Amino acid sequence: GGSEEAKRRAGERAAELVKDGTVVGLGTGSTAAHAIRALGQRVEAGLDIRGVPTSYQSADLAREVGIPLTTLDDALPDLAIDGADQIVGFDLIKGGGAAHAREKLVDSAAERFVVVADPSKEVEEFDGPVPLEVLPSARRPVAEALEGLGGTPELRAAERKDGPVVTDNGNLVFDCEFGRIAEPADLADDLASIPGALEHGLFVGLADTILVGTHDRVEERRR
Ligand code: DER
Repeated sequence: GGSEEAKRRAGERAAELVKDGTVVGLGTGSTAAHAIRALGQRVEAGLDIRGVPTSYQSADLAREVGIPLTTLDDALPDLAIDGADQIVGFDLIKGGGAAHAREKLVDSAAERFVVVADPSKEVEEFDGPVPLEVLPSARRPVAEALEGLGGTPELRAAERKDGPVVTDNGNLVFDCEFGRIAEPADLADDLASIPGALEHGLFVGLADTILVGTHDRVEERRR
């Protein structure tokens, strides 16, 4: 649909920012996938880069388009490209693809973190659910802690598998509704302190550049 064109424009613009001889963090989701495909074309034309994937999905796509892969053990990315579910200023809610644990690791380790999105992602104030990756044995205490914070946690059910989604890391996912989130930094601190909640989807103060595609151009915001 329309937003696919916008996602493609944003992803392709992000791929243009990648310099020869660098390490690139490869985000997860359909918008980041446009950047990965565009990078594959640049690699075919001679660009020398190594990609650090954030999921099976991004690793498999990178291999498919010929991007050599490496890991954080080898190098920290010079630039990471990743999508978002909601954007307020330079803060994000991520985790729609249940990849936010490794995404936050790679995105925050990168020298520069570039977000790619279509206009539907930009909101005045966060009001979406916050995904959390949860240790399977921690379901009950984490749910109680989230309810104690005023949240309504829901275990993410798989679609083509019976039972819950299991992440690339072998954990479960809660989507937790908090209504409108006026102070994302405070909520992020609260969520980060829950034992067994391995990673939450609030990316506060991490993004350096936001690229929002539209039907005919890309709007760029730099911190
Ligand atoms: O899981 C994530 O955080 C992804 O980046 C994501 O939710 C954005 O997905 P999309 O680019 O397919 O909308």
